[in-house]
Amino acid sequence: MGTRRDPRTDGMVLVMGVTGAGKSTFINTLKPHSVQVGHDLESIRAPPQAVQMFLDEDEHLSVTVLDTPGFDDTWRSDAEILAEITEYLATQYALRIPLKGIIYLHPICENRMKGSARKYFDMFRLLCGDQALKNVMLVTTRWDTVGQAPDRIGEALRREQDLLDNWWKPMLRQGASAAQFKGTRASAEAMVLELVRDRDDVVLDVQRELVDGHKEVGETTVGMPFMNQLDSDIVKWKRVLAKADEDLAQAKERERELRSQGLRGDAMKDLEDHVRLLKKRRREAEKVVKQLETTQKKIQVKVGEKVKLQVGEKISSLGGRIDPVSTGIAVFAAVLNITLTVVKFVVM
Ligand SMILES: Nc1nc2c(ncn2[C@@H]2O[C@H](COP(=O)(O)OP(=O)(O)OP(=O)(O)O)[C@@H](O)[C@H]2O)c(=O)[nH]1
Ligand SMILES: [Mg+2]
Repeated sequence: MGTRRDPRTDGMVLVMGVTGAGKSTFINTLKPHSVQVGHDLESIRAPPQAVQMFLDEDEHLSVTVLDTPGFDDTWRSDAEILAEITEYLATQYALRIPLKGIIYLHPICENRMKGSARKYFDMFRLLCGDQALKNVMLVTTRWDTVGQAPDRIGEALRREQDLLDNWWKPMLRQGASAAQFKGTRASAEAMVLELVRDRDDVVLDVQRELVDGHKEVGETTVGMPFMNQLDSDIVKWKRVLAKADEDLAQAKERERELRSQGLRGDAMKDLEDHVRLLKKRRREAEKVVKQLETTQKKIQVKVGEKVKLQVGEKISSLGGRIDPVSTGIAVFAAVLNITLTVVKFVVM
């Protein structure tokens, strides 16, 4: 084992926000070309990435900045993405890597809090709980796209004010801070360093619920609304399926009647078209029910137990040795299949 290191001086910072908020771009500025950046609003399915930055010459102090998936609509359900985010959090907590803070990114060009942005924001609030808000930085991004025209600058500032006065206000009141990301390395570094230097470590409620409380993701405060939504969607689609079965049975009965009467022609053709349509509707409903049940299974996992097992196996494969600074982060990345980029620079 190398020199003994003080684990309190190291830690992790999470970068969160909806798809297209600029999370990968933010991390990119810390280590150019380390993170694949998506295009427009379609999320890119790159493996998750983290950047570990050593802050001193002796490489005793480090902070690891972790990219997280947004709600993307295109590939995976929101519940699956939540399951992935909670897995990161449970692993970090199980490995006792101190969580220094969360940088929440919001694109200033985004007009309103709607659709998946709204859902993501609601999830984010539940994920943080109340007592972790001092460790949360609410950051607007994409200021460079605003341009120089006074009306566009005015519009962006108005949007920022709307966030500060409305959406973000309750969080700001409870200790969260707000900032603008200028798109530069210095701007990203300053935010990360402020969290490392000026904040106590924090444990999120969901981490206690998962790791200490042995809950399934769907049983946690943040997971419950997703579980309830899935439950009601499954009920709804099973009704559609049952109705399609009922209609199909009736149509087939009618078909038999017509045949027994020896009827052919338009009436029979219409009925056959109708049966085809009902079969299609039935197949679609069946597919949706299967998808919803598959998603539900993913949040019916005791993520805390799962990661404790994985972490245990990884650590014993290393001969039981674990240094919270270097090995901790390496185990974190290995267990979660995260690409870890190490950057060495001296800022402290
Ligand atoms: N001009 C400009 N473009 C940006 C900025 N941030 C992000 N973009 C662009 O917006 C798109 C999405 O940015 P990403 O950084 O991939 O967004 P993300 O938050 O990682 O999105 P997901 O990984 O899908 O959750 C990319 O085409 C970026 O080039 C910015 O500050 N300025
Ligand atoms: Mg990304």
